[in-house]
Amino acid sequence: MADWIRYFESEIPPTNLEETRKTLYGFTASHIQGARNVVFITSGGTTVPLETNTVRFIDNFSSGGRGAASAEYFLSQGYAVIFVYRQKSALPFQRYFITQNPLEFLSVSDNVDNPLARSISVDESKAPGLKEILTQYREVKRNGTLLQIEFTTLSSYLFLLRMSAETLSAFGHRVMFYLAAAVSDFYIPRENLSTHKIQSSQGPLVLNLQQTPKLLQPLVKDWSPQAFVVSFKLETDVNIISKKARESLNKNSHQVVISNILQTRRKTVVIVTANEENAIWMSDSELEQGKDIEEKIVADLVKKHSEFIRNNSLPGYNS
Ligand code: PAZ
Repeated sequence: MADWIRYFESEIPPTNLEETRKTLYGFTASHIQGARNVVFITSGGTTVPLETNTVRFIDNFSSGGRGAASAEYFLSQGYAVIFVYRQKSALPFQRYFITQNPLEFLSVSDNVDNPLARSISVDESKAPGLKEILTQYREVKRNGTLLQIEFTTLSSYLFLLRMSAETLSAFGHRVMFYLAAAVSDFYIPRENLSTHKIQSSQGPLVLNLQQTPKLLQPLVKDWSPQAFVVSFKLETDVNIISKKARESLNKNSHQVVISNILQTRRKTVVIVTANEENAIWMSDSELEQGKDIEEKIVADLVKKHSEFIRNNSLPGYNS
């Protein structure tokens, strides 16, 4: 039996999975009918609980910045976006306020006679780009093109991914999976978890972690075989990244692997496909202007996805 089948048989699915499936299906069906392609983005890190009544958990570095920025650029390219994110990680449009403190660019008028009549205004010079962000955000709200779904634990993420891939398979090539979440490679099976808070009086803690099943292969082969699938590969050693990205592509036979190094991920990535390896760079001046590498990544993927849809929509083909 495949390790992922065993995993789903022994772990417990999130209680709202069926409701989420209906929402996901309805959102996607309405946008595909309205001629928008759909991208399913995963973003942020998964937690690995150490206790059933969780006080402590293992986490990772991911801020969700890549996923949130990418969501904005896909929206501006006309996509409908399903944004599956780690609770409290960066969100599209709101990510702006992680680096900017709103209290610094809001001011309150002086009205000593009637404090309740004071009004609040924005000092735009202290919030460059805010008008543009707000305009885009309002348009996205008006068009209903962004669906946000949150997760926290590794297990809720994995159940969500399988359910979503199976559900979205109904929409064939028009769906792109953009798997930017940093998913833990190790976890503690449910049956080995301590029910209550682990007591320090028991002495040093030795953890025995199992390997998380890899879901990319069943996603590509079984759950959503017609979709356009983009995975990310993160390493800290520049000497192995290229090999690992190529191996992942060969093993899983999906469309794109984007490789990045932890420390330089905002500045450079390599887009790897069966036929090419294309490095994307940000110049120092682009970074100083606050531009995002995700704008270039998304532009490249949108082109590749359109071509993929065209090539798979041969006469007589029902996609
Ligand atoms: O979330 P973030 O913006 O801080 O980082 C993005 C990233 C490095 C998590 C992403 O680009 C990525 O590589 N995700 C896959 C990680 C992995 O190999 O599991």
